[in-house]
Amino acid sequence: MSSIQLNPLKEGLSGNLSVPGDKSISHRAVIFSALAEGTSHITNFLTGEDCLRTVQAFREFGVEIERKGKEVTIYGKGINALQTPTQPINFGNSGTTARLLSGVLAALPHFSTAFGDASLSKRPMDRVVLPLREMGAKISGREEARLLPLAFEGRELTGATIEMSVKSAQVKSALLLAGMLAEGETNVIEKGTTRNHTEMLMSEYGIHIQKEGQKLTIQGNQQPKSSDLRVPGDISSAAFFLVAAAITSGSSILIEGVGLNPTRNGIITALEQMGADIKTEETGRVGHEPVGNVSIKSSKLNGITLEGDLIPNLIDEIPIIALAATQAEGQTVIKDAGELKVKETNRIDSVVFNLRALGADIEATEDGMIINGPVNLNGGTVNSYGDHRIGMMGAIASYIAEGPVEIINPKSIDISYPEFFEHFNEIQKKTS
Ligand code: SPQ
Repeated sequence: MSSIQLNPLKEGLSGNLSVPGDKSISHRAVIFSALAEGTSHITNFLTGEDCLRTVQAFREFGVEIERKGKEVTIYGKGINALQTPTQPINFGNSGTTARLLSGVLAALPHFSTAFGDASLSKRPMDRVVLPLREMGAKISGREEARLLPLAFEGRELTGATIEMSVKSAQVKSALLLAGMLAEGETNVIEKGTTRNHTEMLMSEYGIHIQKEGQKLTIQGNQQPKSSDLRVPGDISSAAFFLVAAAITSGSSILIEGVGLNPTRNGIITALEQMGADIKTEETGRVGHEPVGNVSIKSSKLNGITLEGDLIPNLIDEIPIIALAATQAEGQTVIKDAGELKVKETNRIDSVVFNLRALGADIEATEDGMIINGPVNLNGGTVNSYGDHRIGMMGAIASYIAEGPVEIINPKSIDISYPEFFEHFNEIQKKTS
């Protein structure tokens, strides 16, 4: 397995960065464009491996999709023009592709099968399969369809009222997509607020959806219309460099054009609570999504408690927040984050194991972790275990470690941030 050795920084970080397009929005833009009638153009598309899995999945359904770098043109011919795939669909490492497309594949009148890589094959699929069955879906698979591979005997589903048992944007989105294609009305009742990009994009693609408190209502038999869309920068990618600047003394950076959707910007709240010198300026909207610039300078940080409703808002940022907590004065407690156990790795274990290997005072709990700081981190080895966010956490740790940090399997970072190492070096060079 490949590895890369990263040396500690001598000076702080400086410069401006534009992070790549948002992963969640890129997936969803492809889904709606591929189901739409008419040609859609997507710019600033995330070219990470996960989003390319969603593109390939729709090519298997006969949709013509052209991609030139970050520009994607999708020649949608409508739901009725889709063709039955002739081979199994490969979801790769992408949980978002697997969960969201389950809602689509179950509701289209085609037979299809799908599988994933070793990591995705361990992640629970029953969270989408069981509620989709309440709508009449016929899905079979390994361990009673708890795990991939799955087979979909696609058919017209019937709208239903579904109370969600997990706080998950992927499950919500699968049900809304199935509801959009089903006969009748579907109500999805969320357990707590999760990222709302699916709902935002539905409005963008001409789909009617209503929200009342935690209840989302969608009428069936809706055909999306084509749209032209620019994807905002991914706040989950920006988070790595925001924390890097906060913890590396002498740093000052600006991240431009990043998505500031309030259901996604918990990292900014967390850094503010930790006492970071961070400023956010909303500059406008792309489609329905707010975007802006975030500037941050290094400063002393303090420990905090993260729990409850804030957790879904920063779930993917917990690995990098844990690194920030190793540099904060006092204790940081992360609770209510049991969902971390079913990500690309068990992110409670992979964060604790790797940060402890660098000398951090960190322990795992049933639903999160406890970190005491500040601690000077040593050099050492960080194993990404094929999880992009763990690889990036390790790379950012190398900025402040007292010796070189070796990252095992850094290639996994391409899943969500193909330009990561370019940006990682770029903001150092500008210091000289
Ligand atoms: O797509 P995947 O592999 O599930 O990606 C992750 C990530 O770290 O990039 C999680 F591992 O993000 C999920 C996120 O955790 C993306 C997502 C979405 O686009 O809807 C929602 C979250 O998952 P969930 O299960 O809480 O809905």
